[in-house]
Amino acid sequence: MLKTNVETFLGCESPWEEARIVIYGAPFDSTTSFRPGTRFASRTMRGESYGLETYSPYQDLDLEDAAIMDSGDLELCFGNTEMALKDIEARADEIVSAGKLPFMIGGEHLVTLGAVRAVQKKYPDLHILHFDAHTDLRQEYLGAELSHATVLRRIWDLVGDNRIWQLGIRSGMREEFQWAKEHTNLRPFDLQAMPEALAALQGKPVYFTIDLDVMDPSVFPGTGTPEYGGVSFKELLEAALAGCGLNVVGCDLVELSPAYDQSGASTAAALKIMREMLLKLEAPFIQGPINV
Ligand SMILES: [Mn+2]
Repeated sequence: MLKTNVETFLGCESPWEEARIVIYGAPFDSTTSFRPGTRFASRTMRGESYGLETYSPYQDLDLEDAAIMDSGDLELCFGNTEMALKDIEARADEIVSAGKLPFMIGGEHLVTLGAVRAVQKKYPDLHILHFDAHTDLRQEYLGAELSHATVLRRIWDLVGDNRIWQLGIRSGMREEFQWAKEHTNLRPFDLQAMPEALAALQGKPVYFTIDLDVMDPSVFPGTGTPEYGGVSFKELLEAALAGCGLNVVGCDLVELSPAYDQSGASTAAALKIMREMLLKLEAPFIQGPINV
């Protein structure tokens, strides 16, 4: 007997009842200011995930032993940002209300706002760990308060002062950097401030959002707003693993735009970061193979 072909992210095939992490795609890029295309990230990553091994030699853990479900991509309304955010919030809400961890694949960075709205309802003391090349702290962009250039400012509206840690930032307006001095913990240029961020976030409920353009465009050209001077793959991997050792209650990877890297290498980088994050988040619960 044949089975229906239903594609999931590699090795993420747990049923809803058993899953502790639930992946969902938010293919939305309507407010992208420069080059769109992130709407294709989740489907491209899902398809190309089969080029990856389920086993991580870094952590000696295997996705096959983890309780992870892929709930697929949302169908989001293009042209109506608030409707799209409501749909993202509803999916994240369903996952987090069931006591599971929502793991979102963007999309442009604004999708994070929908997820944070849901997660913050359950965790009012929510803190944010944010890796990015860009501040994303504008009050408005071309008159719009909802934009991928304003997303961290909108999240600040929800969580308030000194709950947002921003690392790797190397682009933004002078006003944004000045505003950040009073309202967020912004550590520019690289991820060297991770020990400081980890100490401050210890024990707090954390939403971890990674804009993949925090990596240098020489390693990660597949993004809409490339910004040179970024971190290496290994630097991001190490910091992402450290971040996932916190009390992460929601997370996402955003701003992969596969078409800008025809080699597929940027998608492969995103996938490897994703596998390692999933395994680190699941590590306390995975029972490895019994050696006899
Ligand atoms: Mn960015």
